[in-house]
Amino acid sequence: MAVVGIDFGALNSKIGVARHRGIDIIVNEVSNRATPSLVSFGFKQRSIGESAKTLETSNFRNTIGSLKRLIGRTITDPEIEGVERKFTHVKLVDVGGSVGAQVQYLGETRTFSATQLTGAYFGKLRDTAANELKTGVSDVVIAVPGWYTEAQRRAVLDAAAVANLNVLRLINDTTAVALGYGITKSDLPEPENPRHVVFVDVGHSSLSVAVVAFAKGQLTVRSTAYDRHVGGRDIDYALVQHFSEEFKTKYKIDVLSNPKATFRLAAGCDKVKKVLSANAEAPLNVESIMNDIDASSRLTREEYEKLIEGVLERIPAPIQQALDESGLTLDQIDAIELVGGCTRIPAVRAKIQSVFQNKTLSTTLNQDEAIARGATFACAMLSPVFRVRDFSLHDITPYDVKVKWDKQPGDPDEDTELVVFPKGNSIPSTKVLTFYRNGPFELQAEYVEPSKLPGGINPWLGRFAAKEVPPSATGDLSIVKVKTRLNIHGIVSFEAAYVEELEEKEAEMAVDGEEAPKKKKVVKKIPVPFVWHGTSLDTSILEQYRQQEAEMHAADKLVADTEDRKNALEEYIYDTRSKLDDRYASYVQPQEKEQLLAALQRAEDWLYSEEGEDATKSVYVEKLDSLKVLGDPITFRYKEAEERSKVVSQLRETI
Ligand code: ATP
Ligand code: MG
Ligand code: K
Repeated sequence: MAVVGIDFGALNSKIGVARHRGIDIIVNEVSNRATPSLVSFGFKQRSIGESAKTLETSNFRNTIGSLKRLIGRTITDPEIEGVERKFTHVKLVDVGGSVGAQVQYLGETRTFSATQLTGAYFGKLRDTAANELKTGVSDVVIAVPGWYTEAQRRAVLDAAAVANLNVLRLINDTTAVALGYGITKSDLPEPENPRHVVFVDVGHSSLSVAVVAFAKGQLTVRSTAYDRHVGGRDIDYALVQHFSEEFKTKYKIDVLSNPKATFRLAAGCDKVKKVLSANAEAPLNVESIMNDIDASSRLTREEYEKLIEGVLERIPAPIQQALDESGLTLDQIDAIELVGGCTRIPAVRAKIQSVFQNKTLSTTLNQDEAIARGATFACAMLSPVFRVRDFSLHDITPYDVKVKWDKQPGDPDEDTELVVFPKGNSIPSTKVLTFYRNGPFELQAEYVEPSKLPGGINPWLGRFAAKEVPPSATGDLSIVKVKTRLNIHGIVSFEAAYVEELEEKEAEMAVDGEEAPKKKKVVKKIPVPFVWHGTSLDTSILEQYRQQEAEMHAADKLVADTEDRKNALEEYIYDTRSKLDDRYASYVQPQEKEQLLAALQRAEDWLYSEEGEDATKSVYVEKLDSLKVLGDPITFRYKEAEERSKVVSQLRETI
């Protein structure tokens, strides 16, 4: 059984796997350690990850990224309209109540929800891991932003289910980093005197901060804070705006009116941004940006920092907030660890530094891979197949959760709501609520402060309905206990409901020679039947998504296999032809050679004909097989002779 951790990033994702000698971040099919978070739809197939990246510009209307930002949201969410639309050229539409994309796929107009798209993407990551491990992949831990709400977390779980992945835990990004940091340290202090570390992650789309206390064998998240709108993409956006303005006057072109030109400019800006992390000045060169114009410019670091001031100035606040909420003073902070691609930017560091005064910022972790490593450790801890050093992980929830209900008739004093899991409540956690009832009743779970949630996310978490309440023996209201849980993924559920009754019971055994057996009071739990539903996808829709994904995956695989067989045929033609004049020369009869060359020529002509260009997999396989019927005897003779000469030379050596 494989142990896999995924850092699901806005720009790129990283995959970790556990092996007996430790954790490795694996490479994808083009040997990259990060896989673009992109799904592209085409006329013949879908392309996901690296292959989608190569189509990002040419097929921009059908190539979708920002999956992590879209999933779990609705089309009416102000952050979709006001923010995400800036970063995508795909038409965003409503798909069954959640945001999705409208694309051209297989020559048809199709829509896919963000959950489906993320499911497709997870499927690609699963295949990459399976390919590396040479085994099926099911159990995973996926890292998500700590600011994710219930709807987003449940949507990620649904997306994983679409890809047939079994999520052992959704772990918060910075908690994963903290786990990777703590679990490998052998010098952690006693719990009375913990080591306090602040983790700051500035990625492509958001900034996260966590203040974490470490002691021997454990970590406790003390506080977290976020800015969902600080990241590399905001910097890229500012640069693109700047240069497109400049090019209006310089070249009389409106880059932003042309999506392909905008992509080319954005790629150039990404380079400028990276060069400016290490240099005081950077050139921008975009060949043939539009209208056959080669655009070029320069930017100094000073100008750059002014351009991105709007992004930079947001950095200190969440860090300060996390510090304040941790209840610690700067003196009590032992280390500050930076992760995420944008912490390479000197101006970003300077802003972080400004909060910590003269304390040193460290980058002892791998900035790009720390989240995936931590997620993989978390998966190893939860997986039955791995033994990991005991390390306990105390994470917290970011938003207050309340449960509310209607007053019990006849009890005007009853409260009608309770904050069950306040912000900072540890994860996981179970609470038992008590109600006095004699008939059906309902509970609603909600976030307390909708204004603190991302965008327009619905504060509603779920509804519990008890169908009937068993009557109490005394005829009074029954005491109903409802068990609610904030689980390991950070999502809320109602797990059980029961009526408690005290019952006198004979003690099990009377001891010989003693008087009558003693009566014992026991608490009897009578289940209260209930239904409960939250914000997960309906099971029938989930099943439909899974089937669709399986079909699209199979279709993609067929296209890939067909391409593979076609390439194999082509390769055989060229390879055999050249070998016939070379190493096979002395093992082939002239007539035999002539016959094979003619067959190769026919196959080549066919391959470049209209028919051969676009045939089915089985036709390519048949063609290759028929060539091999002629070629194999020659190959066989050659190999046999090779073997013989090897044996002879070995014999000579031994003599
Ligand atoms: P998120 O955490 O928001 O989901 P992510 O995990 O995909 O995003 P990271 O991989 O942490 O993001 O960081 C990617 C960002 O960092 C990109 O915007 C990238 O351009 C930027 N980046 C990477 N290296 C550098 C560098 N040397 N200088 C400036 N920016 C960089
Ligand atoms: Mg990230
Ligand atoms: K384990």
